[in-house]
Amino acid sequence: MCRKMEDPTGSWLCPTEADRARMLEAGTLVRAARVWVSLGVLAALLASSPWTGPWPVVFSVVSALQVATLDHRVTRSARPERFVAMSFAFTAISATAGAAVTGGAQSPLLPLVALPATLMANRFRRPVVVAGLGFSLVLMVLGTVAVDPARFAHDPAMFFVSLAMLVGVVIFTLSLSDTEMRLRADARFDHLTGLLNRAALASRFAELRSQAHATNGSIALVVYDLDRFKSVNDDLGHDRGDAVLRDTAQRLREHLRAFDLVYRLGGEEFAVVLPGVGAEEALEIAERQRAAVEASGPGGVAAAHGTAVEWDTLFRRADAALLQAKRDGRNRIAVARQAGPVKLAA
Ligand code: GH3
Ligand code: MG
Ligand code: MG
Repeated sequence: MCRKMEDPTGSWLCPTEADRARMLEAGTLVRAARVWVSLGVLAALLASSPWTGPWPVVFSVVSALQVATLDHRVTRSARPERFVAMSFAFTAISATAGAAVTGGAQSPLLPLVALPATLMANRFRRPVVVAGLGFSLVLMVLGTVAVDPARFAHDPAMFFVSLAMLVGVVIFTLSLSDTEMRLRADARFDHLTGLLNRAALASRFAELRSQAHATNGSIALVVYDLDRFKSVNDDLGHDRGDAVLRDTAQRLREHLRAFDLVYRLGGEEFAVVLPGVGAEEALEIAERQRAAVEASGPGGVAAAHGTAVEWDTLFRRADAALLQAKRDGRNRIAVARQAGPVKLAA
């Protein structure tokens, strides 16, 4: 899902700032479980040391190294997904190495090989998950068949049972990953109009806000509310009302640059975010859009730049201008100046 088209600024692993926040949140939520599982695995390894020799100690040192290097950097990096992916790969390699030296195909550690790829399922997109599973498969073949071919020849059944289990994990993991991606997309889109929704606006605005603060750039926000929309529903029916909303979305999309975005805030209210645009230019764009929307509604325009770019202030000013436009007789645009909304000629 998370296609590049939706958000050209997103990286390949983690499409948006919101996905990144979810990934970190998921990591925090499972941290306690992870500590207990690690302690359990460690205890089992140490208990098996009479048979396995010094490897549990090596395994523990390697795990501690992983926590101190990669895991430690996850919460501090601007691109935490890279360290999460590296940490998964690291776990896959150390689990395979552990399986190879503790019995190959017969090792009790073998199922751990698939664990990192499964964990990736609720973080990354399908191609990343497929790559992770392919990586696990290669490691598993190398760690069992290639490392100790004599043992494999002696009892190949165990290897094929493990392989069948891995295939089961692959199917389950991919369906988990697809569901997760669908849920993410659903959370960002308005299905009636095909526009991005308010939740998507929040994450996009957070990115634009950081950019504007850093570069002293400007952002303009236009909010629209269709005039007397309720009467369209009441007089012509809900289906006709839906068609008007879809048509309005289409008209708002026209007359915009490729990187301007239109959102449905809810009901018959829409927002247009114009990065790098000041109040005057935003007003021209809003007037063009208003003219394009038949039986158009009034709109309110607000713009800010640099550290003044804050969603609450910008939206409050644009919304106040919108109310002013309604009070002034509808079918017009009003612009919010620093001192408050200013009425403009219709
Ligand atoms: P005003 O000119 O003052 O803005 O009045 P209005 O009728 O446009 O606004 P009001 O807030 O009174 O009514 C908005 C209506 O939008 C009420 C609600 O039934 C309708 N609505 C909200 N969401 C949808 C939707 O998804 N489809 C349809 N058809 N109608 C919707
Ligand atoms: Mg309304
Ligand atoms: Mg309305």
